[in-house]
Amino acid sequence: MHSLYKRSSIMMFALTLSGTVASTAFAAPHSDRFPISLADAQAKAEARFAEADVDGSGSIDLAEFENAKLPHPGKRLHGKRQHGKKGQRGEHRRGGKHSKIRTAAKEEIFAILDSNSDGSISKEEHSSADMRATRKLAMKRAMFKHLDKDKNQLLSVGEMPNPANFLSVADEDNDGYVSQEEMRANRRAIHRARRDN
Ligand SMILES: [Ca+2]
Ligand SMILES: [Ca+2]
Ligand SMILES: [Ca+2]
Repeated sequence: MHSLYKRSSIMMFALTLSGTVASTAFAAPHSDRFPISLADAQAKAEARFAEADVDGSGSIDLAEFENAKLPHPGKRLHGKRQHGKKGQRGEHRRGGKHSKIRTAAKEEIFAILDSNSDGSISKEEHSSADMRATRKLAMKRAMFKHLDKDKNQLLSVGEMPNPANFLSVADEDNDGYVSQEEMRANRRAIHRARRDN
C-alpha cells in the first residue's frame, strides 16, 4: 500500500506538471471523458517532452525545464486536489514528499533573492524581486532537483513524470483504456492508502 501511495502521489504531481490529463480526466469526471486512451496519454506525454526538449538532445536541462510551459507547479499542490476541510488536516496529510519539495523551494527562493550570494537578502534585493516570478522559478528548480534522480543535471524521459504510467496502473483489465469505473476504483485505492499510511 505504501508504494501505491508514493507512486500515486508523485503521479498526481506529474499530472499537475504535465497538464496532459489533469485538465481532462482529473478536473471533473464527466462520463464523456472516458474511457481515457493510454496510447493517447503516452503520445501526449511524448509530445510534451519533445516540446520541452528545445535543443532536441533527448533530455531536458534546467533552462529547458524553467522555460517549459507547466501549469502552475505549486498551485495544485496546495489546493485543488485537497479533499475535505481546508488547512491543517490537508497540509498534514499531504506531508512527506510535497513538503520536502516545498522546503526545497523555499531554499531556492532564498538563493534567487540573494542575487549577490552573500548569504543574506538585502533590502535592495528584496524590493527589486518579483515574488510571483521568484516563487514560480524556485518551485521549478526544486522540482527539477527532485525529479533528477541520478543527479546528472538532466531530466531523461524516464525521470520526467508521465501520466500514462499512472493511467496504466489504473487500467485494471489491461484493455489500454481507463474507464470511469477504473478511475473511481483507483481513486478509492489511493484514498485508502493515504488513510492507512
Ligand atoms: Ca535538451
Ligand atoms: Ca537525470
Ligand atoms: Ca481498462
